[in-house]
Amino acid sequence: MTERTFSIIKPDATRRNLTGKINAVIEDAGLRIVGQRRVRMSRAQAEAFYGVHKDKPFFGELVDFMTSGPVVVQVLEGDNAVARYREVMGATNPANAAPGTIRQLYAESFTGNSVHGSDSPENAKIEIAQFFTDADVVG
Ligand code: FUP
Repeated sequence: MTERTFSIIKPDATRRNLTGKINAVIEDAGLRIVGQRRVRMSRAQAEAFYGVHKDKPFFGELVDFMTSGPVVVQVLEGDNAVARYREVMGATNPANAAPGTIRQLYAESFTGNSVHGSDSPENAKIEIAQFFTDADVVG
């Protein structure tokens, strides 16, 4: 089933000029980049985006990191895009990421793990709406 997921190329990756290399892994996996924009997240945006983690000990560090440099927000489209992109990204902790995954190839640390991808189709819709209007996503 064709679906959409939301992706972020995080500040550790934009800082190292890895946008193109990460996009190549995404496209080689059969996902289409149907929306893409480079933005600097505000603190309020990052706090809202990661609201589910607001009581976690790593929340402050996570928000500091996500606002430390530009990010590339993306909408990816493809067959089972949500699950497919989670596979392509690899495990959240890069130490556990499988060979060939984006995080195994490029992540610097647990926080600096290079990419975000939605964890469900419902959250994908919510996350896409935080950064894109319908007109900015061209399938
Ligand atoms: P994911 O769904 O893979 O993005 O992972 P989570 O929503 O569980 O975590 C969001 C981000 O918080 C991760 F990408 C990395 C960061 N994090 C930490 O820095 N430390 C932790 O202990 C857990 C998560």
